[in-house]
Amino acid sequence: MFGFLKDKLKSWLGKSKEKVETKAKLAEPKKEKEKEKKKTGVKEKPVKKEKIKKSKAEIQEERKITEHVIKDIKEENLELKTPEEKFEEKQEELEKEEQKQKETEKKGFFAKLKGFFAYKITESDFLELFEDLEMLLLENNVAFGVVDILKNKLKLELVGKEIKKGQVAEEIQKSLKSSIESILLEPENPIEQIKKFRKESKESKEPFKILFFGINGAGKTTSIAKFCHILQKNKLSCILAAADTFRAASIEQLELHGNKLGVKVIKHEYGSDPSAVAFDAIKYARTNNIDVVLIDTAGRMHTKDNLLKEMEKICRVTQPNMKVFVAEAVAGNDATEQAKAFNEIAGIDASILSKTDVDEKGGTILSIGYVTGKPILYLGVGQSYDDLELFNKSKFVERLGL
Ligand SMILES: Nc1nc2c(ncn2[C@@H]2O[C@H](COP(=O)(O)OP(=O)(O)O)[C@@H](O)[C@H]2O)c(=O)[nH]1
Ligand SMILES: [Mg+2]
Repeated sequence: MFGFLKDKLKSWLGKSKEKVETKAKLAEPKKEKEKEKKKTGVKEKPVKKEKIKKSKAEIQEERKITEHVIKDIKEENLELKTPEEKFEEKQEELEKEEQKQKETEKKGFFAKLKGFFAYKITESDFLELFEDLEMLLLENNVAFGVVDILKNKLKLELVGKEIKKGQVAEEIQKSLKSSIESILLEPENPIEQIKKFRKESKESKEPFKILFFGINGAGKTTSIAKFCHILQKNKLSCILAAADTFRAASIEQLELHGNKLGVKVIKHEYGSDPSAVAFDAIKYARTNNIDVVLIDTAGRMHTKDNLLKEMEKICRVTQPNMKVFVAEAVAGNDATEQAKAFNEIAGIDASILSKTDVDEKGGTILSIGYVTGKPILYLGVGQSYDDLELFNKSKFVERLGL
C-alpha cells in the first residue's frame, strides 16, 4: 500500500537533507572549516593569531616602558612603593589584559560555532526543494489544488526557520506530515452516529439510510457487504436494497452477499426504477424495526443528465441520512474528477476509497478529501469482509513513511 509514494518521499527527504546541509556548510564560518580540516588530517594553515601577536608585542613594549619608569622612579625615589612592588603591580595589570583579550576571542568563537550548527532556510532554498516535491506529488495522483495548499503551508513553516545541523530531514518531514494532516478530515465513527440516530428514532422506528454511489466497478457492492459485516459486529441490523437495476448480474451479486451474511435483500426486476426498490426496502425496515438500510445504486456516468435525474429522484424518495461516494484509489485523477461531478450533483457526505491494498500511490485519498471537503470514511484494504478500515489520518501519513 502506497509503496511508490512512500519510497519517493523518502528519497526526496534524503535529497532535501543533503541540499540544506550543503548550503549550511557553505555558510559555515572559516574557523570551523579549518577545525574540520584538522580533524580529517588536512594540513592546517597556521591560524592567524595576528591580534594576539600584536597585543603581545604591545605588551612587551609596555613592559619595557614600565621597567624604564620604575628605573626612573627608583632614581628619583619619588614613590612610596618599592620599585619591585610597582613592577609586580604592572605585571598583574598586563596579565589581566591578556586574559581579557583571550576571553573576547573565545566569545566570538562560540557565536560562530552557533552559526555552524544552525541554518536558516531561505525562500529560494525552499522553492528549489519544493520543485522536486511538487513533481513527485503530481506523479502520485495528488491534485493540483492540494499541491498548492501543501506548498503554502510548508513555506510558512520552513522559510526562515533555524534548523539545527543533523535535524534537517526530521524538521522537513515533521512539517510535511502536519501539512498533509491538516488537509484531511477525520471521520466521525458512523457506528456511533447510527446508534445515536436509532436511539432518537425509537418511536418512529425510522431506519438510518445510507446511499452508496460511484461509477461501475468502483467497489460499491463489495463495500456495502463489508459495511454490513461491520454493522453486524456492532449488533446493528440491516437490509440491502438492490437499487442497481442497470448492471448485469448486479442483483445476483448483492443477493450472494446477502445470503452469506444472512441479511435480507430487497430486489425488483432489471431495468426497474431504482427509487422504487429503495422505497420498498425502507418500508420493510420501518415495519420490521431494522436499524440500517444500505442502498446500492448504478451510478451511470455516461450522460450527466441521466445521472442527475436518477440521483435527484433517489435522494428525494429515500431522504438518506448519509450519501457515500465510492471510488477506486487506483483510479487516480479520474476518481478525483468523478468526486467533483458527484459532489455537484448529489452532495457527498463522506467517501470510501476502495482497492487501497493495490494502490501504490496514495494521492487519490488526499485529492478526494480535498475536492469534496468531506471526510474519507473507510478504506477498502482487500477482498474479504473484514477488509474495510475506518480512515485514520495519522495511520495514513505513517503509511507514507512520514
Ligand atoms: N483488492 C481489492 N478489490 C476490491 C476492493 N473492493 C472491491 N474490490 C473488487 O473490485 C471489483 C468491483 O467491485 P464492485 O463492488 O462490484 O463494484 P461496483 O460496480 O461499484 O459495485 C470486484 O471484483 C471486487 O472484488 C478492495 O478494497 N480491494
Ligand atoms: Mg455493484
